[in-house]
Amino acid sequence: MKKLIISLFSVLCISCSYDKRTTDLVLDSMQCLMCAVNVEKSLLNLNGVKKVTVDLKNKSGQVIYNASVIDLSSIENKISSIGYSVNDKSANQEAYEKLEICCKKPKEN
Ligand SMILES: [Cu+2]
Repeated sequence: MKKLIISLFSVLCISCSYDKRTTDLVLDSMQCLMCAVNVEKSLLNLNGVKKVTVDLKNKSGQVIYNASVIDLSSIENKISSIGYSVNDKSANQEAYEKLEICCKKPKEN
């Protein structure tokens, strides 16, 4: 019983230092399901990111993260570094060139 109380307290302590933020992302360079999976996976690899949902149809996403561990600009940098644009940040050009052909934006004529 004592153990239970101690663990209960530690859970409470974690939750008070846990600065949970939910932020919407504009992911308008996503083209296919693979892009969505790429973005989701890369963000989940980041320390402090708790949950990621990507909506391919609306080219948007939502990320839940612990703001005392990671900030939004690190999240945006990560997405850019794998070749996708996010919010006002454009994709890293080198990473974009390496994407599969289906993940690249249709050429403008
Ligand atoms: Cu794709």
